[in-house]
Amino acid sequence: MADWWRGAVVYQVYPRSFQDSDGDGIGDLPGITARLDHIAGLGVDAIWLSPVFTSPMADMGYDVSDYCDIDPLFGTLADFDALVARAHELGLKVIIDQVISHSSDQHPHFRESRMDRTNPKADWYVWADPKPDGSPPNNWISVFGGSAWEWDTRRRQYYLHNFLTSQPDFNFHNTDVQDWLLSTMRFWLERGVDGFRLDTVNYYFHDPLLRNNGPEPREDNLPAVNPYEMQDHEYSKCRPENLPFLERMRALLDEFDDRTTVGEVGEGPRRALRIMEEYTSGKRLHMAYSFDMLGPKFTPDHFRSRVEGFFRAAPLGWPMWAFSNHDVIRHVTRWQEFGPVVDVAKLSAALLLALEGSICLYQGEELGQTETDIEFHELTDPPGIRFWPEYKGRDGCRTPMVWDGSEQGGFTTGTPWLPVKAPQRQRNVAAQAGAPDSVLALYRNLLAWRKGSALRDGRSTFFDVAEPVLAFRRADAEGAVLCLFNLSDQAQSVPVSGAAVLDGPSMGATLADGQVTLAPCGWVWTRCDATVTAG
Ligand code: TEU
Repeated sequence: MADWWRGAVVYQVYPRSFQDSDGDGIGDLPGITARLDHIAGLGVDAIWLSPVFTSPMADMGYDVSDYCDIDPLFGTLADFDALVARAHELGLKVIIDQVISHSSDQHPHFRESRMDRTNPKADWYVWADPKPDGSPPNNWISVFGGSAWEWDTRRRQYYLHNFLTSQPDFNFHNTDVQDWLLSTMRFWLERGVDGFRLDTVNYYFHDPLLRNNGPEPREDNLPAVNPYEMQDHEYSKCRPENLPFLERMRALLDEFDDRTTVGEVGEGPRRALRIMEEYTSGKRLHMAYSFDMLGPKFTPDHFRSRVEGFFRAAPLGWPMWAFSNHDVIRHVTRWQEFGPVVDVAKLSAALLLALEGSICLYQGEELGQTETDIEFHELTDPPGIRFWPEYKGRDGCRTPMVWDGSEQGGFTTGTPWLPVKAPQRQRNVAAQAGAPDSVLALYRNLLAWRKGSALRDGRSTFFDVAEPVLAFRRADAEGAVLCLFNLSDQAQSVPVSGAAVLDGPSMGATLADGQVTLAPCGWVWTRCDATVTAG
C-alpha cells in the first residue's frame, strides 16, 4: 500500500492509562489488546503506543533501560506480539515510540560510560569537563528545569541531559552510537511494527564545540517566561548534523515495506517550519509531528497560517497535526472559553479531521474528555512536582481512559496510578456508545465520512473570510469538500455561492439565500464545488 501514512489518522495510546488487565492499577499490553476493538471501531488507520520498554519510569517510560524488551509492568514480548497481531487483524497499523535521544541513567551503557573516561562506552554519552571554577561547561538548560549538565562524582565530569538528570543524552557524533541505536530499531521492524514515533527528534545532536546558547529573540510585549523559553537553543538542538543521520534511518526503514516515521518536532513558531521542512522533504522522515496546535491559540488565522505556512515552506514535506497528547492540557479544557465543552469537542473534532496532513488523536479525545484536576499530593510527573503551582505537570491529561460509569471507570479492579474523578467518569465510552448525538458517535461519523472524501488527500484552498470564521476547501481528482467553522460563541453567517444543499456532517449550520449561518461553535463539511464569496 503506497504511502498509507499520508492523510492517515493515528490514535495515540498512553499504555499506563488505557486498560489494566491484572489489577495493579497500571495499564498494560493485554489490556490494550482487549480494547483494540474500540480503536478499530472508531475508523482510524493506526495506533501510536507511548513507550512500553524496560524502564525505571522516572519519566513514565521516556527513560529506557532496555530498548529491546518490554517492561514487566506492561507485559512481555509475547504480549507485544499478540497486540501487533490483533491490531493487524483489525486493519490497524502499529507505530511505537523510539526514545533514542537519551536513555535512562540505569541503561547498562550509561552505567558503563560513567565508570571512568577510558571504558568502551566512555564516549557514548555527552561528557565534558567543568569550567575552571567548577561550573558546568556552558549555559544550556534542561526542558525540565535547571542546568542541562549534571556533575558525576566518579568521572569528575559533567554529562548532558536535555530532560531529567536521569535521562542522559546519547552522543550522536559517535557513529557506534548511531549504529547501535539503528540496530535496536531494526529489532522492532523485524518484529513487525509499522513505524516509529521519534521522541525529541530535534534533540539528537548537540554542538560539539559546546558553544553557549544565545537569548531567545522575543517580541517586546510578551510576558515573562521560564528560563528555558528565554534561551535560543541553537547549539543544544536542531543541529545540521542530524540530517545525514535521519537519512541513515530512512535507508533502514526503506529496507522494509510500508513503514513510516513521525518525528516529534518540539519547536516554537520561529523555527518549527524550517525544521519540519528539513526533516520531511528529502529521504529523511516521512512526517513531522507539529506542536503548533497544542497551545492556547484557537483563531482561524492561526490554523490557516499553520497549514498554509507548512505547505508553502515544505511543498514536498508532510505534517502531522494534533490538538492533544500526553504532554499538554487537553484541548477542550485549553479552549473552554470558546464554548460549552461538548460543542468545543465537536467543533475541534470537525476542524482537526478536515486539516490537510496526517492527524493524531489522543486517547479520550473521542469522548470530549477534559483535563483532570490534580492536587499536589496526587502528582507523579517530575516537572509538575518541581514547578508547582506555576506549572502543574502533565498528570491531568494522563488519567485513565474511562470505559464505563463505575468507580474506576472500568480501567482497573485495583487502585489506579492516577485518579479517576467524577467529571471524567461522566464522559465514558459506555454512555456515549449508545447515544447518537455523543462526541464519540460524531468521531465515528466523521472518520467514516472523511475516508471516502477529499478530506483525506485533497489539497487545501483557504478563503478570505472575516474572523471568527475559518473557511477552506479540500479538493482532489474525485471532488471537493467545503469546510466552514465558527470559532466563537456568537452566530456568524458566510456568503456562499454554488451550494444547493449542505450534504455532509454539520452542527448548527443552515443554508438559505446564498448564506450559510453558523450557530455558536457551528460548522459544516459539505461535498460540493461551492466557494465562499465574501472578502
Ligand atoms: O516530549 C518532548 C517535549 O518537548 C516535551 O517535553 C514538552 O516540551 C513538555 O512535555 C512540556 O509540555 C517528549 C515526550 O513526549 C515527553 O513525554 C517526554 O517527557 C520527553 O520527550 C522526554 O523524553
